[in-house]
Amino acid sequence: MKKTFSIFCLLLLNLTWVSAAERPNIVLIYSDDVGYGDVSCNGQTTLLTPHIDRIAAEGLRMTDAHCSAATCTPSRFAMLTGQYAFRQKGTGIARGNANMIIEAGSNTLPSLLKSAGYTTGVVGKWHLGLGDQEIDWNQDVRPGPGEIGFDYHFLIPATGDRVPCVYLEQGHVVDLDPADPIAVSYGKRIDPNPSGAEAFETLKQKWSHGHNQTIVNGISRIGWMTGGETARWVDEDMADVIVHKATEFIDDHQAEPFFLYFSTHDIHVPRVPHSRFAGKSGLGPRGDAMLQLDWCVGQVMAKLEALDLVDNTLLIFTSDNGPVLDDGYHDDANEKLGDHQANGALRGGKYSAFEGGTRIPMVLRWPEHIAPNTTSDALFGQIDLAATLAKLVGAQVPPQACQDSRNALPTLLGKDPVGRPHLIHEAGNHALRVGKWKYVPAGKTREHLGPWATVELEAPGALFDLSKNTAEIEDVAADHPEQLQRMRDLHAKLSQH
Ligand code: NG6
Ligand code: CA
Repeated sequence: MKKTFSIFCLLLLNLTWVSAAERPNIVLIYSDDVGYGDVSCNGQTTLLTPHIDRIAAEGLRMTDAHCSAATCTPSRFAMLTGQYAFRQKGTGIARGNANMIIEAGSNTLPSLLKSAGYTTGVVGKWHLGLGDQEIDWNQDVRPGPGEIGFDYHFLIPATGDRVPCVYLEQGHVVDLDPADPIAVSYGKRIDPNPSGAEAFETLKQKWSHGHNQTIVNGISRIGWMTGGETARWVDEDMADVIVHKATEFIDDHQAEPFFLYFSTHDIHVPRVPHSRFAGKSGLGPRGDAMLQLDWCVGQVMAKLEALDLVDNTLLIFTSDNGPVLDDGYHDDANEKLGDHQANGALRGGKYSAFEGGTRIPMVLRWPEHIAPNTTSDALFGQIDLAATLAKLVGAQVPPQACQDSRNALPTLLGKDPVGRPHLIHEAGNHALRVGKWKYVPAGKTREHLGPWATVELEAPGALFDLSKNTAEIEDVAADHPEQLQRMRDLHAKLSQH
């Protein structure tokens, strides 16, 4: 009996394994600051995203998928390490000269896939720090992605709005003239040229909050930078540059199983899309950046199709945190919003512990294993991508590795209607989901899509029943004291460092 049971268990386990011969390529398109309502497959009609919608039409659309945090660095840290970011100090939004926050040599999503024979690459936004001492941008910058499992890396080192405004390929600044070395400073001013604060009237896109230091390409940034004139990026060309590198990676590795983490700049600030997209959405630069992002998705799909790889590729599109309108530049995001609901009528957005902070678009396509036009309401956390994708390719996760990550393959294949038993959302304080219940602890959190609208929740915090009230308006804590207590106990247990 015992033996039959273990054979049964083994069979069950193996059902989710794919044989080595048919292991899919994995392309994870990780967008920046894209809200639940920013993609038209989630119901809005104000901004059309046909390429993202195509993934949903030919695959799975998730209605309750979450990034791990309401800002970039902790979300990415959690996704790549399979460990909630709050367990490690210093995992908040990283400066542009921060050191690497993922320990070199640790087990990560890319290193696990690499251990199973995948060629791994990251193209685009990094924002997880680089180096282990003061960074010399004129030398080989490491440790970096190469030390945590990526064979190939072409990076926007931090964000589009932070210096240094240069690309880094395999640890080297692209197009750097050694006679014009780069220096970067956060704090002490090292740039003698007029700053964004001083030359406000000359700026191509004006800052509204912060972002008033070194000017690059007519736009002022966070941080000071000198040198590297020939290496500085042109924001309008950024999507073209990274799409080119992403599709080149696919070309170069078409004959082997590969994992591509394509991490777009869009639709983070500064939103300065190419002239092909500027003015086209009617929603201002934020909407135009969304059109540009959708085009990027289409380009990746077209490449996979051209190489006849599109059916044996697991293609995932998702986002690193919820939406924000004015995130530090005057780019008409509020003024031209019209009826567009970037957060899909959830409460809050980027920086928020409410659902809008972390419930993001997530669509997946893998025709050989995911039925077309499937919708899943299962609770999913990107924290599970590491263990799930490791499982999918047959990689062994060492016992202490990826401690918060669990195999959710049935969820990602649309075969599990329930999903995670619980999930933490990091946003200063950490909210907790258990099924339909949502607990937001006492304290301040962001409420709206503007940067300054916060709300202070009083002790013991708020409890929402999302099945009745997805918008988290009606606090039912007083009506459900036992459920509140269960949530508080679990919250205390799970959010330990
Ligand atoms: C904030 C920036 C914001 C954005 C964010 C990081 C200001 C006033 N705001 O501090 O513009 O850069 O950090 O965004 O400087 S994230 O998506 O990378 O987390
Ligand atoms: Ca982000």
